[in-house]
Amino acid sequence: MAQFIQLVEQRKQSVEDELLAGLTAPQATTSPKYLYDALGSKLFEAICELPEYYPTRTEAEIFHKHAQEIADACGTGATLIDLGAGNCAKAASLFPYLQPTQYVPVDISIDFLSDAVSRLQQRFPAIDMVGVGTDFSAGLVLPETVRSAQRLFFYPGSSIGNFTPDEALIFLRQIKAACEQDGAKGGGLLIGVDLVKENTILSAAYDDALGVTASFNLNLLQHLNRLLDADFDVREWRHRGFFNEKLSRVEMHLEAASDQTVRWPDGVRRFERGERIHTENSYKYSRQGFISLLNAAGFGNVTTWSDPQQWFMVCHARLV
Ligand code: AVI
Repeated sequence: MAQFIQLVEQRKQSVEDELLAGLTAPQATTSPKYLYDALGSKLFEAICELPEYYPTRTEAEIFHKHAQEIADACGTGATLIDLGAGNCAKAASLFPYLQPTQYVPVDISIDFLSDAVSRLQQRFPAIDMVGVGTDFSAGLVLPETVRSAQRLFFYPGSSIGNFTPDEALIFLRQIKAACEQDGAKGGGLLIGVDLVKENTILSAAYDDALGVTASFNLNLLQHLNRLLDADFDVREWRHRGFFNEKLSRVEMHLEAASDQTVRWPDGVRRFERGERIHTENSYKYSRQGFISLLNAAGFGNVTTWSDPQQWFMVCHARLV
């Protein structure tokens, strides 16, 4: 039977402190993790189905086309640690190739994982499964039941792009340290990375015709209302999603459509019409730029696979 472990959840007070510090800053910001309440997670699944949002299907095509080569690079029999596993579908499609002996899906909350992992355990009874609920973006801590030998970290979907390059470097170093725990050898990382491309393709992917990404972004305000007991009026805000070429990142913002005051129990914030809350960055890398980041984090022997248009890249990297 699959095992489930929920590590400490962020305390309500620290969530409030973090959010209010961002919202009351001169340039208001919120962490992208607050985009994912129950509805936000469903809206993100819908984004992945959109014709404009190429990353999900392009990455799936790469995994499908190169599954055997990827398994040859990664080796079989690993402990597969799936960061941000969600419904576990991406990792599960690679099980027949990677043949992990232990599977460790990690997501912010056990509730997101339990159904999918229980079903998967029935399909693959020989794989030891340990579901872990933790906010790994705040630090990568794994329970003791996770074997230390031959850890293969799996981080698909280009979620690494939601960190700044400096944060990404710190996070990759944490993955490296987790691979080396107890003097272990043979660990590695299999990661999906979105590549720099034409502005029009990038901007459409984050500002789609149906407005699903707009709903995903605006839903953040409803989530904030619940978390902070605030009174954001969703109808008074507009979604903005565009490629910032200079910083090589897509930015998402929420823009005030009118002058307004937002209130919560101990405070207020006035927003002028046109003022923005910066809600997400999604960094886009060049192939060489990302390999350099992996090298700086202590990974080497990098193998990459891409699609014919070179829109997306899957990398395998080993410890050096
Ligand atoms: C989860 N993450 C990799 C997505 C991205 O593309 O940065 C989140 C997203 N935001 C808007 N659309 C998708």
